[in-house]
Amino acid sequence: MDAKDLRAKFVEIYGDGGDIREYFAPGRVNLIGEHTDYNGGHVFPCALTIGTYGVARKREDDKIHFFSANLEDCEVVEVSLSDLSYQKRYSWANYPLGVVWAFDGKGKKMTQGFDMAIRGNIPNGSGLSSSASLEVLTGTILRDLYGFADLSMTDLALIGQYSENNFNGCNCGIMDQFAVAMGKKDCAIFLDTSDLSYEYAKIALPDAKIVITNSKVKHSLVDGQYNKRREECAEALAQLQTVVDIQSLGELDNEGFEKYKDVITDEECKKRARHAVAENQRTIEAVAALKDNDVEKFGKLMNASHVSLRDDYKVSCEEIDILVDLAWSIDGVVGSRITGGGFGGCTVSIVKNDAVDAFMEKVGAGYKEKTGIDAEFYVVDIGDGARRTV
Ligand code: GAF
Repeated sequence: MDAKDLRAKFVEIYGDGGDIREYFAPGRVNLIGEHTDYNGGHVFPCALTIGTYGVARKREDDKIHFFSANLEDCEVVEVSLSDLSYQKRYSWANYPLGVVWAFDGKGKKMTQGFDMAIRGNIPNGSGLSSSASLEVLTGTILRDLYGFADLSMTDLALIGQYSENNFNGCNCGIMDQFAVAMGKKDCAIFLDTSDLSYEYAKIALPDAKIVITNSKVKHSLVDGQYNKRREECAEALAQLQTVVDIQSLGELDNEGFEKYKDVITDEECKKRARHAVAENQRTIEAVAALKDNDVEKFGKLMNASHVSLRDDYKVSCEEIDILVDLAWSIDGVVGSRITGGGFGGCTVSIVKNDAVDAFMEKVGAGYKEKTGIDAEFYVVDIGDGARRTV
């Protein structure tokens, strides 16, 4: 189903006429800088050309209607503007609803409701930010439909994160929503999450491609484990703050961490903090390497990122490690690592152009042999951020 079909579906469900508008918000892949965004560190994600399409129109009454063309036999979820509370039965629609709730709570009041239909082509549970995509899509729709022109794209990212934290209960950082909102074609975003300053870095790899490999596994309890990592980092920070004047782990470099680390009493928390500090340093170094056209160094830092996420942060899993080990064994693979929150999802690899076919063949076959699962591969096209399209 393409954008035209989604509009047709919208008309079939909600009827024709009025001012029907179309939107798109991408997914994202993070090249390096994992689990640093809630530690005041740097990240380096880029927006994809896959994402979530949305069609919407304002209503006369106070009803809001959500429909997803991704779900077979999806029923329209109806909510009233007078009761924007989270309801388990709303299922996926709690994501867009959370954004409406956040707008309302921030004084962006709506007296008329709207109809909305969506369709996404980000594989489910792949860790390529389908929820951030849906949140920022909804923010983009609301800003446009209701004329909240004072909201910037950064505001829409922050509102998306706020709704995910406070309405849907995942204590995520800002990286995903920021990448989805601020993405730029052919560029990754070097974002300092301590103050949201950022610069775009052109990703021009003349002889290599970025390849995402989907493990097609998603282990349960992800949100619980994610929130736990945040708590462990917060605990480590609190202990460090008794000996050094810092506001976040991102303010320490590796040397500083080594100097003060013994104040962290819990060994697991110490490892989590070591990852957060080292990953931030790696990200800064990796972007500098890219600016120097040193893609080999960038790749080595990606590999080191994976080791740290696997051993210190413990957010990898057997299937992802199999994919990364296979990738590392192939000539022409510059670097490979887990990407996103972890516990399944995808890896991201930089692969020399002439090795891409062998990469897919060998990683695919090896993974199938070891797990029985057919991995999926996407050669990345870096796209623009969320926008109205029609
Ligand atoms: C998830 C979160 F949503 C992000 O904020 C980030 O912390 C990421 O995991 C890990 O880098 O995608």
